[in-house]
Amino acid sequence: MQTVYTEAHRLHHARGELIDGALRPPFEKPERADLVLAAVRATALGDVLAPTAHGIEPLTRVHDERFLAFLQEAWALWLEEHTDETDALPLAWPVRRMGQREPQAIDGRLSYFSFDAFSPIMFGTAEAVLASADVALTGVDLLLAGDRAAFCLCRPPGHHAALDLYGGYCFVNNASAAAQALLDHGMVRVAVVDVDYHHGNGTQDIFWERGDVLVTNLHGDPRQEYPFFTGYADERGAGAGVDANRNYPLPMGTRAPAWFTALDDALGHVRAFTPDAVVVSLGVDTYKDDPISCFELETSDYPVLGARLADLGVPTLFVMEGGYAVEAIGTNVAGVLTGFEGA
Ligand code: 7XA
Ligand code: ZN
Repeated sequence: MQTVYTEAHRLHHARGELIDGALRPPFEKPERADLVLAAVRATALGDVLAPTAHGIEPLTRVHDERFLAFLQEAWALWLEEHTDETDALPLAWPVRRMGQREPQAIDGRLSYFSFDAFSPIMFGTAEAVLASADVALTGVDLLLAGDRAAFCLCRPPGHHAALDLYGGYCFVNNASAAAQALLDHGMVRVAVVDVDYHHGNGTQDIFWERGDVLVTNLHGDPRQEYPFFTGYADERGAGAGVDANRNYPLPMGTRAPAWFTALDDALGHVRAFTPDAVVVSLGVDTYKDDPISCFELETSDYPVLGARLADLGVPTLFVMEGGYAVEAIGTNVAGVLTGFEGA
């Protein structure tokens, strides 16, 4: 299995993250990708390739064009009103009983296009975000050329980014752009398996009314866990997408037996869907020592996950999402990939 990676992820490096009411050192940091890359190289999984540029067009297939344009210009607009000593963060949102008109001021527009304050924008964010999407789209090219699987070492991650909203460290939905690109190049059905600890609200949103993309999602119960307002089991899609969205909210403290029971149920739906390809939103924040998550998976569980995914027997694209236990993120990601390869 080949890995797609670019150093451009470093251009996005938050000064701080709002944690427990204070700006603290960020969990989502460049070191995460460095550690995953080092672990992948140590396993001799396969070549590491640089992405090729795919431009904005594949992203317009899953995102609103005004939103994409805003991401490109947000930092320059921020500098017209602020200094470069702080990252650009939104702080007020158009929630219920308020209007939905897009404001003119940059502070208002940051809020209009976001749903939380976890995703600071800085000088290099736009370039890093496009490069991250290129990583996923280059992985698509590998599958289209006949590879059985590819690993897209995306950073920033993407599964929280919705049609016209960023949040949860995510700006562009890399997994959704990849799934759409597979369809746009001749595939008929694609399944997304999102195993990140957090509900992939963005992927759910993008394919909510689509019958050609099955979205399955295992995550912390939204009654307790971020993103809090999506991820319930009764969210099953609408219109042509009815029953093509399957959520598995699981309680805090979930261990491997219950987690794999949910996974097997999700994979049953994937098999019944007979997809031409599977896109795995690969977060390893399900790990027992993850600092912002509350599941109890062990390092030995990740190769098992990889093997179960391989059992599906369809071309598989792994797209990196979350995972913040820096001491284990590389081993756990490499475990999934080697488990897949060895199955
Ligand atoms: O999958 N998404 C993440 O890993 C990001 C979650 C960001 C918010 C965490 C709040 N405790
Ligand atoms: Zn996550």
